Amino acid sequence: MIKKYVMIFIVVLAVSAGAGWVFFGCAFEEEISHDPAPCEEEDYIVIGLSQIGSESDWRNANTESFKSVFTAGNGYYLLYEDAQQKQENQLKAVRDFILQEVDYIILDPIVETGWDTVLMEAADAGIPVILVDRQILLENDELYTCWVGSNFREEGRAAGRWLEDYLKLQSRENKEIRIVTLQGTPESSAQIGRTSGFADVLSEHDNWNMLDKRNGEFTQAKGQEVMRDFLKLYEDIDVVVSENDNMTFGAIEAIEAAGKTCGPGGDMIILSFDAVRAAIQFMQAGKINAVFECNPLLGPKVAEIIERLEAGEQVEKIQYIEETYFDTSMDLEKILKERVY
Ligand code: GZL
Repeated sequence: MIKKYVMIFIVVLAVSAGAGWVFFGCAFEEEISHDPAPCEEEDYIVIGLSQIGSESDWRNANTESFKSVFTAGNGYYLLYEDAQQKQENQLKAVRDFILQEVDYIILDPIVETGWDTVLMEAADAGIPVILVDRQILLENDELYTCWVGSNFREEGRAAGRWLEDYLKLQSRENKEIRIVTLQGTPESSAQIGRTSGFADVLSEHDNWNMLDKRNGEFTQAKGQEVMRDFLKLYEDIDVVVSENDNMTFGAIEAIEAAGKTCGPGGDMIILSFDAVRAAIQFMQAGKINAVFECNPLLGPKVAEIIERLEAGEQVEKIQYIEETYFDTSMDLEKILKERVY
């Protein structure tokens, strides 16, 4: 399927009050798109992208990754909807895409539940849905073509393994380790996976004490607020696990405002997820110990999947994106030069 043909250059002549108005524009047979579509006859693959919002640096890099591949020059016409962190806006966007008869829907679901009905509607309309980044819980997994993203639980485990090794280096493997966690959006697969993955490793250490876990909403402001509360509630926090870099930036502000230090040699070990550029720079400044990458650059992989589907191929249902971690033992200057987000 099924390339949507943009109607050629439509010249709409409308005359009013003695003045001739000529409107130049293009439209799909059925719908005027959000932005004026390219005014030449081309067959475009029309993509409806429902994005969660712009809550974090990671999210912005993820959005840019899609916008940079789904361009007219690459044979696509992209309808982009920012849900501003509200599931109801995503549900509305998907229904708009169905009405506009897009060729593919790309959905990054803010939380794991509440999608069965709208995905059934997309299936009834014969529109393939590709899920990206976060995952969903579905009665019938036939309602989406495939999912592309990170292994969040593995990210959480990687952070736990890194902490094991780091504490050994400090001869603290048998000392009491007091930990707090800044969690991401509740019930998002990133939060669920990172929390569970770290807990998998924590369960192997009787001397690791998880003092508290609270929702920092994946934002800097909320992360600062939650960390400030943790500092008031708990003496001698040894480790802060922060489920995204933006919350980490807020936590660092709160820690320093409380007259404490963090990062290598500081009062607290800071473990963060995403590995956006600013986080690597904070590591260079000695304020974060390690960052666990969550690769937002999903655009090229999703475009490759669509091209394969267009060619009539089958695609794997679950497709993990490659990721790694970075810490202060590495050449951070070199890493920064190579990072594209
Ligand atoms: C993870 C993604 C998370 C990031 C946060 O794949 O869903 O949402 O870790 C972002 O930065 O807000």
